[in-house]
Amino acid sequence: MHHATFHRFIRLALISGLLLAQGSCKDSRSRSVTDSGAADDAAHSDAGGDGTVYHDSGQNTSDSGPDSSLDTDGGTQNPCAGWTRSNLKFVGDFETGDISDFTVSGNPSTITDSPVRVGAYALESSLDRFNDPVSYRTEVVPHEHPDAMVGDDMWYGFSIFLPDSYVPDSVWEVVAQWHGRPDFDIGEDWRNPPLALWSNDGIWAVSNIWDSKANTFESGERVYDGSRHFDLGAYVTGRWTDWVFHVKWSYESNGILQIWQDGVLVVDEPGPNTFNDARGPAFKMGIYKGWKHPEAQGNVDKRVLFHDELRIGNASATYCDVAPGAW
Ligand SMILES: [Ca+2]
Ligand SMILES: [Ca+2]
Repeated sequence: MHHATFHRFIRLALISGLLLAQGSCKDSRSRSVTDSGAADDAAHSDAGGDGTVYHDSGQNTSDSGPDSSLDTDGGTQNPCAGWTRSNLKFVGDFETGDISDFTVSGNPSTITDSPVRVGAYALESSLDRFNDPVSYRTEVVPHEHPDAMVGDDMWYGFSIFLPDSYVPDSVWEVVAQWHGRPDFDIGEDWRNPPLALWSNDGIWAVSNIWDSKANTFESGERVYDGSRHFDLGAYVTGRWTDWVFHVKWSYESNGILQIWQDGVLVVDEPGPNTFNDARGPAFKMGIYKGWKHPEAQGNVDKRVLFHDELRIGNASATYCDVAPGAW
């Protein structure tokens, strides 16, 4: 994140009385972590993260990811060849040719036949700041969403294509997120997504926020237990980038957060990773950008990007059950 951008986040964080949790810093992959941006989550206010640097602990808490050979060969071989997918709660491959399996959030996404990751169709999400009905959100939510509950062990696979027009922009943007559902009955209000994938400033980044309190607003203000931010390096346009997230949702120490980018394990962090809610996080994807605020100034006024190959797996799923691709 650019220094000036970081300053803006800090200012917003201070204004909103946000707690900036501190985390341990260790970086064995030379992928430094910057301070998190914060999804100003629609009806929600600003948030931030801390300066936690993820470390590759070598602790693969799952026995079902690709083996280490993929880490070095990166894509030159397919660890899932011959695998038959199972244990899936949802498949969103867009091969129906429409978005009938999804609910629209903000402007409606559309279907395209180019580019596609697999099959004949993929999802196209476009956001035009000044001409769309909603200036900041074009997302879809899996219909009949297989809700995660806190404590659930879940797998999520999807692929994202950023076209060459997707030039780096400093106004924050989320391209996939897991949205918490507040316990309104005890006075809780909207919060930042506990887990989100970002593309602002030309880099892939993941933010994660957690809180063990039943009511994150119990003090009268929104205060999280902690947060962390993973800088996953510059994105590449004109190609698909595959993502697999393995999450055991927990606000306690037994949480799991593993992320594979193009088959390479880039985040492997145990510990708390979500809120203490009666209902667990819900997945959304598309484009969600900080254009709700007229003062947000960036390089572009429009974003177009593509998603395909969404699969959500249950606790019995493995990497190959949800990983994007055909085999
Ligand atoms: Ca497809
Ligand atoms: Ca709660």
